[in-house]
Amino acid sequence: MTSQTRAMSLVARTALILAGLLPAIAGAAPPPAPSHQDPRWLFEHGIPLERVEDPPVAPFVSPLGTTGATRAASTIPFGRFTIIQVNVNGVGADIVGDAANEPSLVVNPSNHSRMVIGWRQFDTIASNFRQAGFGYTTNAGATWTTGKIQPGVFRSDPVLDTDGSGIFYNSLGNSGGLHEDIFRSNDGGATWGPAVPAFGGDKQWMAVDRGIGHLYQAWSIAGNAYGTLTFDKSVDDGNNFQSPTEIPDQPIWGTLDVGLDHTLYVAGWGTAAGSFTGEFRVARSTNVAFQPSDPASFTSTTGDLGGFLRTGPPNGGGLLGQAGIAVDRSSTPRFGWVYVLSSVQTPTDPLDVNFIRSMDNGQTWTAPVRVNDDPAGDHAFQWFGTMSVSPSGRIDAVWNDTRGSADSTVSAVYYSYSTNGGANWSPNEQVTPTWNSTVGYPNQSKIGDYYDMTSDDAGADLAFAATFNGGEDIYYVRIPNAAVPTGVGDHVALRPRRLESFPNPFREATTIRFDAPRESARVRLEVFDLSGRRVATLVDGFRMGSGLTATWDGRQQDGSEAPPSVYLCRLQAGAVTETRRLLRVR
Ligand SMILES: [Ca+2]
Ligand SMILES: [Ca+2]
Ligand SMILES: [Ca+2]
Repeated sequence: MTSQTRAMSLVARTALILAGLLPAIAGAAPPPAPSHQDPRWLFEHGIPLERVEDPPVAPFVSPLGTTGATRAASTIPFGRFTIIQVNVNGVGADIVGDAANEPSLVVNPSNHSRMVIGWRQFDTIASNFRQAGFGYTTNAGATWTTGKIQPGVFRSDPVLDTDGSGIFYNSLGNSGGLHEDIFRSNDGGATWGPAVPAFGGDKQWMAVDRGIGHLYQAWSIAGNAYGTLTFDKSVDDGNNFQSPTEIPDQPIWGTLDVGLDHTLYVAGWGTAAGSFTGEFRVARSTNVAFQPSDPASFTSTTGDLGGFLRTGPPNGGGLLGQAGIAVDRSSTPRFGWVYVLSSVQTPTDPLDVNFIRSMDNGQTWTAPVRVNDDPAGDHAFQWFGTMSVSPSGRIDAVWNDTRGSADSTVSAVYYSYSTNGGANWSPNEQVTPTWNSTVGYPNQSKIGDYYDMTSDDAGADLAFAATFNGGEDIYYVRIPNAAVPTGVGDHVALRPRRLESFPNPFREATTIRFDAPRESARVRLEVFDLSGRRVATLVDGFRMGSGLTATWDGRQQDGSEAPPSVYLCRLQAGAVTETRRLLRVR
């Protein structure tokens, strides 16, 4: 794919050069013009996908859509699913003539009734001026209350996540060039704090290490204000962001995830000097959590997804998918496996949802597995492939699917899942009615670039965009999953005890939270240095039940202060052993 990719880049550049020569060769037939809204063309000419083009729409509609024509919002029963419109006005009605896309969703990890979805809000399709739309629910998605963060301010590409206590909303803004701000909500998305400058750039994504309050962001080099520096982090819960640093091979148009061992993974399509290299890359940092003051150092590997990214129809001038990455946090033998899923153009098909995994912390990757199960020769587009992994390790996947559409203009959302680490996938299931992906565009011809989904052990929550009413709107659907994880009996009996510490890194003392077996069992909680020498014994006795705590005051067995360093906290509870790294800083 490398030579093909470079060749296409050359064609695009030649077209640009020819276009510039046109006045000098009057009378000559104009060369075919590239789509100046095609994301790949834009990238290869150093232009961000998202940029300010139209002036603000006046008057601003605030709160979301209290003026203008409305109609009843959509609640669409479809088989075992109920699809609920999110981007409604103050009385729960659909706004006619607006557009909303690129949804990102966050679920309160301790209260499934509370969710927040953010999106790009276009108050009129006559303009591509867009704002930070959001909606929150307190009843598990049955109804949504909506608003805008900073009404009247250009915002794009929202990504939402949580550290468990508050919710973060990052979004592109513009002040003399694209940059990004992050907003925090401490009340479930009802109100948002001030904008915190977070560097960033086009097509940024975010991951939160919930154990230690770190936020990580990566973005595209196209139009980047920081050259080849496309990564930054906050080590204080999003209050401040450190200066951007570089990721090797500059992967773009992918997501990030962080494992329970605090290893960070950044996925994307490799680039060099502003062009695609043709390779899919995963960059991995094992020190990002443990050396919080230093720039993150990455190692980068390549995986074969069986194809390459694609842009354009049936999504106008948009991406047809970004590369999603997720780490398995389950208490199964698959703990720590790394999964990647993306819609890719293959040598024989315009677009399939392909999956690969790594069982060695991102060093090597398996051969691709095709998730969609339509006949191999029907050339249907499976676009916007999106993945999330449940705490029990079930992998959920959704995508838009044009199977059954004669001209690929009609899509439906499809679902599949895997309970064995992505080796096999369930028969595909249609989740929504069909909708036309070529209508409802704002003055920017696409229905965004991505969807977002979160999984729990009983199902998945999906935020997506569709045109059931003829306009681009945001929808929520719950996808219940009754699958029994393979080996569930063993899974419960052998479940490693949860082991977390706060704060970590720490200066004076750190509190370790752990679970003991349901029946009383011998539990030992000890701290070792990196040479394997036991530094402290925090618990040694019989314990039972979950949510137990112990504090390490940073002292060694002889009473002296343990020097700043990395330590290993090891829990032995019954037959199970689990280890976490602790970092003591000055
Ligand atoms: Ca609407
Ligand atoms: Ca976008
Ligand atoms: Ca296909």
